[in-house]
Amino acid sequence: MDNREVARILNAMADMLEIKGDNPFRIRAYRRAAQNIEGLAEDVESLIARETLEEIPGIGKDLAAKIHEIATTGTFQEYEKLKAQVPSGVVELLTIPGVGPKTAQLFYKRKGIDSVARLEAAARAGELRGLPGIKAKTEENILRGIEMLKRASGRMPLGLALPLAQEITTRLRQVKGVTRIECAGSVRRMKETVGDIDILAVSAAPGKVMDAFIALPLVREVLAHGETKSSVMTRQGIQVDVLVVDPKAFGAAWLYFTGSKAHNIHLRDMAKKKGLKISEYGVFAERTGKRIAGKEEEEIYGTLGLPYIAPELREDTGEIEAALTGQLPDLITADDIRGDLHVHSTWSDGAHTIKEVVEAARRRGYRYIAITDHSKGLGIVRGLAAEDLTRQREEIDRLNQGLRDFRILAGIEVNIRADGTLDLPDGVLAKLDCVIASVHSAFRQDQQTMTERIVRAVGNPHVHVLGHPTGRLLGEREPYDLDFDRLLEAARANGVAMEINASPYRLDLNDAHARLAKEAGVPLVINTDTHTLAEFDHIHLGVATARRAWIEKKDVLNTLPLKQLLKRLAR
Ligand code: DGT
Ligand code: CA
Ligand code: CA
Ligand code: ZN
Repeated sequence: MDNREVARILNAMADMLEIKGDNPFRIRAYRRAAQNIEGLAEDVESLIARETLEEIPGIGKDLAAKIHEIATTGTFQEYEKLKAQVPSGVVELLTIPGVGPKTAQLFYKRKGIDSVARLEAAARAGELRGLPGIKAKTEENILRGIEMLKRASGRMPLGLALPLAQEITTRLRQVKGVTRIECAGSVRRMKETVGDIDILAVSAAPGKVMDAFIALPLVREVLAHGETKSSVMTRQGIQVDVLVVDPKAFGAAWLYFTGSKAHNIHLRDMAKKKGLKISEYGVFAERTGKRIAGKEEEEIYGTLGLPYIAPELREDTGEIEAALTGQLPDLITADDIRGDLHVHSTWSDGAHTIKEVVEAARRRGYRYIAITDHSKGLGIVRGLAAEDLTRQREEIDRLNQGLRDFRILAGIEVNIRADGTLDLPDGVLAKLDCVIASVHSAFRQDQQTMTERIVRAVGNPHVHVLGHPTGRLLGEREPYDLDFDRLLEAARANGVAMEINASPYRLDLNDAHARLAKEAGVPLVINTDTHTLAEFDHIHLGVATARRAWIEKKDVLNTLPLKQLLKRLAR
């Protein structure tokens, strides 16, 4: 048992005593002991062996006995007894920034609050104010603390995990002896959030890879350091596992560690029926134990009579059945995207002029973009009124005259008001090439109101695209309460496209919703909602979401050549 773990238990004991309202001196004694043990240069275990625990400042006979007990049994009786008296959910309240043992005790004793979820509900309902020392502002702070906690303790958004994974593979690829290095796990499947990052390597000198890995500057803590497998915690707070495997079994290991688990299990069951055994080491004949495949993934799928299945599809949601009947989708790729239809400029809250965004878009090889600044009604950002749009149009026309093989579309991101009307008149919208309608306010309407609101907006004959259709913010805000099927029906009937907003904090539509949209025959667009030039790069996150949704090039409007796109928008 290491010092940190001992200190953690002593601190937990102090928390428990504080929640119970115990003697402050006793609480203080535990905290001090914890602090001193954490600061020790030597292992507690060796102090125990030499019987010198009591030489640590603040540790008397009594505490020394308890530390001894922790080191040998992993806990101590007195702590276990207290733990049984205080619900674990109450202790968990302490992890919320701004909630200490005293307030946790108050909430528990006076309101019976014994979980973070209950505290959140009570704060939302305004039920905490009026308790000693608790004001409306305190409730607000608690809610903000809970949001932060959810973000920090939860899974990492793909948009943050992916560059991190790429940085690690890029650096380790340069280590001598490395002949192959690839991401596996949820990162390779491009899942919207990532629990931990899994990386596989082939190397003649595995030890060198391990040493280089744990010495990377982004490592905060080494969790395990073995000859072929190591794990670290990064400074960004995500775990990374690196595993060196036999080149003969690389494909098998890559398939296994890419997952998903459900996909793997389905493959394994299929293999069994064919008298094969499939594992991270290869495919083997069950009877003879002879290895049949292992080097490449294609080979392994081949032994099961399957074509290669793209990682984004490997969730066991029908991909294996589709593969068996030759009906896998021909997935869209980033190269299919010909332009971005949701871009902001300095005319509203974007950081760059139209000219600058156009140059960046051309450098990416795009053939068109739509400038879609905010409309005025929003209030929080500088939005455009009808007369601003006229002037913006003049600028766009002027720029277009100087452009070859590229077109700037004049657009707007118009707000959908609480009642479903748009905050620019139809006559103004009619003059624009591309109208995105988005909800930016009154998020908490009940399902019927919200559904009718958006259905009404989609029914406006000038709307081309519904922007970030469900309003969710990854790890921060749930989607609106919405009858999604009804919305799809309205979008299909009106020929309105649904956006896959590629912002790493949105990814809205998500994979599941986008798949429903495709199945309902609703066209899609994949946009970045760029406010600064670097955000154009997010397009690959949007494309990944589309791929996870089985979407093909033909399902997405901004894969069309300009002429066809304009025809489609003009309807
Ligand atoms: P994450 O990290 O929670 O975002 O999700 P994954 O999919 O990366 O899961 P992780 O890191 O626990 O494991 C990586 C892959 O290893 C997983 O996708 C499939 C494979 N795997 C892990 N545990 C099992 C298991 O018990 N059975 C099978 N068949 N595969 C497993
Ligand atoms: Ca993982
Ligand atoms: Ca893992
Ligand atoms: Zn926007």
